[in-house]
Amino acid sequence: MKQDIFKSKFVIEMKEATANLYRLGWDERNGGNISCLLTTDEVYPYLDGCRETRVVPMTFDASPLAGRYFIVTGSGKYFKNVCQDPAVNLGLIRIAEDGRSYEILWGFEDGGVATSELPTHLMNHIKRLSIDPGHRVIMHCHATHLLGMTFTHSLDEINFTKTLWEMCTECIVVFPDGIGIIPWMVPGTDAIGEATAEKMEKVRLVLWPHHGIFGAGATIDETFGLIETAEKAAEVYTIVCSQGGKRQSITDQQLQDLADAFKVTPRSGVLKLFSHN
Ligand code: 2HA
Ligand code: ZN
Repeated sequence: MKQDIFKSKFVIEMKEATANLYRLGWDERNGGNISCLLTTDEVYPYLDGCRETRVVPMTFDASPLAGRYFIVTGSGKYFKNVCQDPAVNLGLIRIAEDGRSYEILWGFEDGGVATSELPTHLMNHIKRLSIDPGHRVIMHCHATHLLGMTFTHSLDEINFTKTLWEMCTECIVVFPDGIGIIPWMVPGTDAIGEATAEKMEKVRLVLWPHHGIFGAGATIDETFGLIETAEKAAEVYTIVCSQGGKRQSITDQQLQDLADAFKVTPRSGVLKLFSHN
């Protein structure tokens, strides 16, 4: 028998994540978007025979995701409003067999469609799944201090990564691969999706200068935590700068010691270590 989709884990998690992101001020108006890959087992109890409702064409080839299900935020929808009306602001979609369209199975009840950043989301899902079979979530938001740093800090990935790692002891453990940065590009296009997915080959965080951040992970919680950790480091950086700049910091050797203790491999080229022999 069909179960109540409003009580599904995936709708509840999307409501919680969008509410938290809004509360933190990272998703003003229609800013931000989330997509989470779901298994047939997760979706099936909530759909009456999986009948399609509407078909929406796509301009790129998502055939590696043919038949896969996603819960996704809607184009032009406000994170602020997801909790009060999930059936309008969220949608459950399935990628068509030829990868050239998606079917809306539930949600977007006012005639809406999936996020304008769907190309980037799907291209990133394809890329991350090819590297990490446990991958499930892509999350985009306008994290305030990270966005601010794209105006004041060098946009060199190595320098940016090093600054974030230095700002909180946890950072190198949470994102040892560091951060990817693409050039400024027009959002919502296939081109920005391709550029972001290229970075996602090596990292789970990609910064869009003067716009926001994309994160990838195995769960909504984990992906949120990844973005939150980088954003906290950016906030500390902002405070450090406003207090007059660094007088001391975590050394490269200490960062390497952290990586060793937590058994992670830091991105090469960031730490400058001197050998003792
Ligand atoms: O969904 O954040 O990048 C609105 C955006 C576009
Ligand atoms: Zn955005």
